[in-house]
Amino acid sequence: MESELKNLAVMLFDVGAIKFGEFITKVGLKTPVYIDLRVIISYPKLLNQISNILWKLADDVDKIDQICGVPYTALPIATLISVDSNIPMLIRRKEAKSYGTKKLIEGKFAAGDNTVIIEDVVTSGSSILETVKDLKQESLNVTAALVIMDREQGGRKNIEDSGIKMKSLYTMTKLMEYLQEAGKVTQDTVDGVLKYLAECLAPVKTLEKEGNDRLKMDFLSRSKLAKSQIAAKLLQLMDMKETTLCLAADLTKADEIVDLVKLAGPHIAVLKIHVDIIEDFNQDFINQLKNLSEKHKFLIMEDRKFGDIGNTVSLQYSKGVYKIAEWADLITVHPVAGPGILDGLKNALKNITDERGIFLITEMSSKGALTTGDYTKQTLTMAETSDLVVGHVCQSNIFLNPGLVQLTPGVKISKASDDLGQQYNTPEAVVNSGADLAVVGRGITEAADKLREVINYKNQLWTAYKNRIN
Ligand code: 5BU
Repeated sequence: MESELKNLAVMLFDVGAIKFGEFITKVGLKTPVYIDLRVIISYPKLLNQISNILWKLADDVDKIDQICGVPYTALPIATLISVDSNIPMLIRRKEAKSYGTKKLIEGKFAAGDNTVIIEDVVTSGSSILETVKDLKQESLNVTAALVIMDREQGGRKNIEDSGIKMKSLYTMTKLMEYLQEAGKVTQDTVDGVLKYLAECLAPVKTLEKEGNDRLKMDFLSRSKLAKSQIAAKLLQLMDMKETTLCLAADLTKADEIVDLVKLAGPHIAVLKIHVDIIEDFNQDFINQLKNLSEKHKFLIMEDRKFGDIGNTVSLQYSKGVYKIAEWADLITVHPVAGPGILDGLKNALKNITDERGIFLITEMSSKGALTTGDYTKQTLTMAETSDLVVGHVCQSNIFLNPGLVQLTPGVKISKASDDLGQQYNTPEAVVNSGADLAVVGRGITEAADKLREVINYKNQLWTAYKNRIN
């Protein structure tokens, strides 16, 4: 293998895949050596040789279920390995598609499949770690990363500290040794490269620190990762209107709600109602809310807390007096009945063309709520299985997926509880606990100057969000 690696190193040098001089890396640093393996697609024989020899690094080949290429350079290499070994391939997208399924991982797979990652060059290891994170999110089991070139700048450690075995064809030291032996580089060049590598270590990154930290990401970046189209729309409008306020308009007269929404509309991201507490519910009320939501660009949520079997919730969602599916952009759902509830709700949307979304009630704000432990954990898993789910109603930062939205009720600037079990936190505290959208009801509806309070909550919440992401 050693002599094959030496020959290959020379060929790579000869086709311009390894260059010496003064280059600027993608993060803006100077480097005396530049590896550009993209050129090898122009040399099919070389491409084939590299793929064959890279695959020799793989252990327990009969236990490997999937080969995942990291775009773009490693994709043709992964393709050749897949064809040759007859092991299926996956592709991790750099960004989720903005249309259709929004999948990050392309290809057919089952949870638990053993997956080997193929990558061309490792510097800090961040591309591999991002790939691992996305594969893990789909419950794939990453067994190893096979890499052509380890630049020896800390990437191997970052990857191995995250529990992933990494194997490489070359380290930079070995590569320089082979090229020097073949008379392709001078001692000065070798010294210069080795000195640079010793001095310029990549930052320490591990799986936990790498990738998409929901609480640190801005809404616009997160909108690109959302599986649900209405979640993407919601995150975009929050960014555009600079508001994370969800107004709980818990009033019992239709006109009172409409009057409040006329004031608050420009400042809120979501209007949340309980349609079954309105004494004079009528279609004109819904029409007025829809007009205001279009004019002021907010979404309407019916906090219905569906909680029955699939067939019943399907009827409750689309039929009866309220016909919620026809007008509510968002609804809330207790996952207590199991995943069939999501199928039932989806079933009710057959004739609805507008985008619809669900917030799962994963934790409640009231004292002694039973939404704890395994129930909460299983709800988190359930959310990942449906593209109808926009996010979680919860009290703290209990999920990672930055494409989902945390909605937190129980928010008030002054009061710590009511007399019926509700528990309140301040706007700043809930945002720091992960709230993307904060529900404020009586803090606004019971204020003497409602518009002033709307703006006050909006500003306090937005400032806390800005501080959080910075
Ligand atoms: P408040 O007036 O700010 O306490 O109103 C909170 C609203 O959020 C009210 O409409 C509740 O029905 C809703 N809510 C909640 O308070 N706690 C929860 O855990 C859930 C919903 Br789920």
